Amino acid sequence: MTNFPNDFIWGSATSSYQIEGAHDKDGKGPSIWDKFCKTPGNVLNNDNGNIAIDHYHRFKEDIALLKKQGFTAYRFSISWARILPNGKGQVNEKGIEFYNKLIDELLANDIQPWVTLYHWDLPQALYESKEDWLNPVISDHFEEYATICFDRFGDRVKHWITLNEPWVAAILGYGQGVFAPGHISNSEPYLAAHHMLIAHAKAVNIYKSYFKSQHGTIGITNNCDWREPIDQQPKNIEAAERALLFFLGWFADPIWLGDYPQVMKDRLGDRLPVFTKSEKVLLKDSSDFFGLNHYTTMYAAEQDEDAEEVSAYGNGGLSEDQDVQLSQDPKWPLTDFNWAVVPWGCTKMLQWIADRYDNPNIIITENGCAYHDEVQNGEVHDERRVEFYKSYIEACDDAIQNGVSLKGYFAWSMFDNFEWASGYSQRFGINYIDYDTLERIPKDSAKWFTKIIKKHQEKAITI
Ligand code: GBH
Repeated sequence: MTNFPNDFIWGSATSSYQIEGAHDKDGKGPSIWDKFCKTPGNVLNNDNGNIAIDHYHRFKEDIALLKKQGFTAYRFSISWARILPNGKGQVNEKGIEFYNKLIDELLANDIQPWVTLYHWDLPQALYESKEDWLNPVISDHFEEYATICFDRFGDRVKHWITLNEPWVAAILGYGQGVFAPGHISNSEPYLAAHHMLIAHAKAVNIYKSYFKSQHGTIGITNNCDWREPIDQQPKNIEAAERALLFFLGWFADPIWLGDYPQVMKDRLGDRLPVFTKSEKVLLKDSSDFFGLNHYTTMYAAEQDEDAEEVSAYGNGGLSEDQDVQLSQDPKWPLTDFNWAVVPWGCTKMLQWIADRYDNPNIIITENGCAYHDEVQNGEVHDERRVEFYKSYIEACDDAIQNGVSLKGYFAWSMFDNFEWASGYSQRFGINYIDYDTLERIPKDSAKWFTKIIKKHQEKAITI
């Protein structure tokens, strides 16, 4: 904890579909996740976000908890279909009203809102009219939606994130079919991602051209797990680098370096769309900060012809396109989601970003872990989660010491919530949710954060 700058941002994060509930309340339209959950077998136990943790009705209580626990920043996402039930056209004033109240309540408690415009809950209407991420027109619809948000909320919101993890939306939603809208394809992910990047760039362009007077910042959040070469053979070092380029370079290169990584162009041929000159210009430098969601690490090796794929799910991009074999070290401890706990992978990930993209300001917009918690006498002693956070925050400290410009850290998540295809079976919260009563019970990890934030603030004052 010695290297964090005084103005370091300590926050926690959530997303709309995972916590809000009120899925059809006050004029909200359905999203592709509302729809996806209706097909039996898509989500574990056929869970859905209809009620989730009922944040829609309990946001005041939730903000009080943020305040009490010492957070000075809170990352949440806006549900597109609450603002525009059909994805475009008529604005739903009740939806605007909800986010107005949420934002005002945060500011009244001195908590800075960090607002994500898209955390995967595309309005179902756009999907049905085939105006989803596969159609180039989607970038115009996203631009329109973003403009409404800047216009209505930008007087108070100064930190915007256009898209959350386009990699997940593209690969899991359009490649492997395990997330909404459930497509299986080896070309659609590249097309969907292409349109996501353009949508991001158009929204940023509008913000920079028409909302300058709001003096806010805007960026994108990408996710990347670290890929460590399994040994020092050149072919495996190359495989790990290739895996990172297919994972993070795919989205970050067009924004920080001007185009897709060469290795993707070489390997994907016609399946990788091409940016026009003007799109490249729009994309270049279109993020004020480098938003990173980081969870775990895997070894990477060059694909061995006879070996079976270890984890298609964890592979950054379609595996056959990369010839990368991923594996875990049996010595690494696992979370209950079977993601390996490898803090030094976080340090290396941050360093890789600093090296490749000329030391941008990085914000970790998500980092966290899932463990099965138990309530004992009204308390949740989640020692493993506390250990996880301790070790990853130390890993961040190391990166800062090495010169990486890490400016903020958001814990995922403020609450247990709807964990997508895993439903309510995985708990990522620092606050426990009793799903029978919807009671919020602070876990030891939340108390640990309170201490860390306090310590840091005291240090900042004495300097
Ligand atoms: C985030 O995505 C989401 O933004 C958030 O909504 C979600 O609740 C949270 O994480 C927890 O899932 O198979 O061991 O290689 C996480 C993106 C991509 C991170 C896949 C872990 C695979 C782990 N994830 N990655 S492994």
